[in-house]
Amino acid sequence: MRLSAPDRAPGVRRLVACAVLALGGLFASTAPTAVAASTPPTALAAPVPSATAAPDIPLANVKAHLSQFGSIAAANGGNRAHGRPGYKASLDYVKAKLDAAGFTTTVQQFTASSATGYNLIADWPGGDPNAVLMAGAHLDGVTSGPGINDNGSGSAAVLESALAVSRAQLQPTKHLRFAWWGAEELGLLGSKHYVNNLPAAERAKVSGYLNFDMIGSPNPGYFVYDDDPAIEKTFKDYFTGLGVPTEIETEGDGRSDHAAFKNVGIPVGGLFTGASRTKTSAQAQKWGGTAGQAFDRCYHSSCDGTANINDTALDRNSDAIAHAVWTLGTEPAIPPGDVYENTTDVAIPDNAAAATSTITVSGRTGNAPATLKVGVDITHTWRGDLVVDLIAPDGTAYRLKNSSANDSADNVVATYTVNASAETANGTWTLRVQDVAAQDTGRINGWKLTF
Ligand code: DTR
Ligand code: CA
Ligand code: ZN
Ligand code: ZN
Repeated sequence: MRLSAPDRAPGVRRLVACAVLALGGLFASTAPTAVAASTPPTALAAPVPSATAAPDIPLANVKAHLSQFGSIAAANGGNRAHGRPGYKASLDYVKAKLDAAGFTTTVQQFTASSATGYNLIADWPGGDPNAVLMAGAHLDGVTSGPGINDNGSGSAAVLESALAVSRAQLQPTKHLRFAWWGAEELGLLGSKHYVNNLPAAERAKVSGYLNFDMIGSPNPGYFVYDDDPAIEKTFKDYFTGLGVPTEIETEGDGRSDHAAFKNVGIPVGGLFTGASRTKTSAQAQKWGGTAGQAFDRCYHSSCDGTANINDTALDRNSDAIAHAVWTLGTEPAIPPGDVYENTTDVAIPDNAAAATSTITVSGRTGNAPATLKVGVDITHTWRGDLVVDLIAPDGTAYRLKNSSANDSADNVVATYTVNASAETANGTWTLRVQDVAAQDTGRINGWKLTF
C-alpha cells in the first residue's frame, strides 16, 4: 500500500499497514506454509535410475497355471465362477504361489448375488508407498465353462509376472501391487468393491492400474487400451520392438476391471486379444489368423478350456506385462526436472479480489514431490501489499508469501519450495495473488512449477 508521497508517514503507514496486515492475518490461510527460498529454479540433479530390462516370462510357466485352472474347474463342476467352489480354489492356488514367493497377500471379501466374493491383493514389499503401480486381472470365469482365456490367461500372466518380480528380487522405485478380482462377470463387482472401499488418500497413491482380461485368444488381435498415454506408449513400444502392430482397444471402456480405477481418475491401461467380435481381413493380414472368425469363438462358452489359447499371443502379452511392470515400476515416481509454465500476464487489482493463474499438469504418476519448486514472476510496486498462495488441484492452499508493511521494495521474482507430497501431481494448480492494501498495482508476468 502506498500513501501519496507527501502524506507518507512511516508511522501512519506502519499503523495502517499493520491493520491491513492484521486483517490479512485474520484471513490468512492456515494451510501448511511454504519454505521460502530465493534460489533460482534448478533442475533436480537426482540421478534417474536406469530402467532395468524385464526378464522373459516363460510361456511354460504361464501355461502350467492355466493347466491348474483347468484342473480346478474340472474338479469343481466345470467352472471357476463367482460363488462356486472353483473360484475359491483358484484363489487359494494363486495365493499359495504368492505367499511362497514373499508377497504380502490380503483376501478381501464382499457379497455379490447373495454369495461371498473374494479379491486377492498381493503387495511386493518396498518401493515408494506414495506411488503404487497396480496390475490386475479378474480370476473368475462364467458358469458355463472353465474360463481359461477369459480370464485364466490374464490371471496366469499377472501371477507369473509377479513371481518373476520375486525371482529377480526386484527393488522398484514404485510400490508394486498385484490383484486378482472376483465377480467381474457379474458386472466388475470385485474391482468396484476394492476401489469403492479404498480411502481417497490411498487412491491418490495409485499411480496407475494395468488390466489384463483375455490376452490369449485363439484367433488373436493385439489391442492396447487407449487410456493413459504413458501406459499406452509403454505397451506400444514393447510390441513395436517385437515388430508386432497393435490397434487401440476402442470398446474397452467400462468393459473390464480398469473401469472402476478410471472412474476415480487413476491412470489406466491394458492389453486385450479380442472376444466375440470378428477379425477383419485387414487384421488377418497384419496378425495372421482367420478373417471372418471371432477372436475367441469360445467366449463365455464351455469350450473355453486349455486348448482355447494361442500360445504366441499369450507369450507376447505375458512378456509385455513384465515389460510394463519393470518399466513403469522402476522409473522415478516423479521424473525430476519437469517444468510446467504459464507466461500469460494477469493484472492484479488494487486492494481487491485475488488474481489467479493456472497450470494444468497431466501424464505424471503419483504425488507431487516434497520439494516442488514454484517460480513466481510478479511486477508490482510496494510488494508488501501482496499475499501469494499456491493452490493444489484438490484446493489445498500453500502460503508462499505474506503481506508485509515493511516491504516497500518492488516486484516478486522468487522461487519457493513447497512440500506438496500429499498432493496428486496431475490436475490444475493455481497461483493466487491478492493485493491487500490500497494503491500500488501490478501484474503476474508468469509462473512455473518444477517437479
Ligand atoms: N467383458 C470382458 C470381455 C471384454 C469384452 N470387451 C473387452 C474390452 C477390454 C477388456 C475386456 C473385454 C469379460 O467378459 O470378462
Ligand atoms: Ca516369454
Ligand atoms: Zn467374460
Ligand atoms: Zn474377462
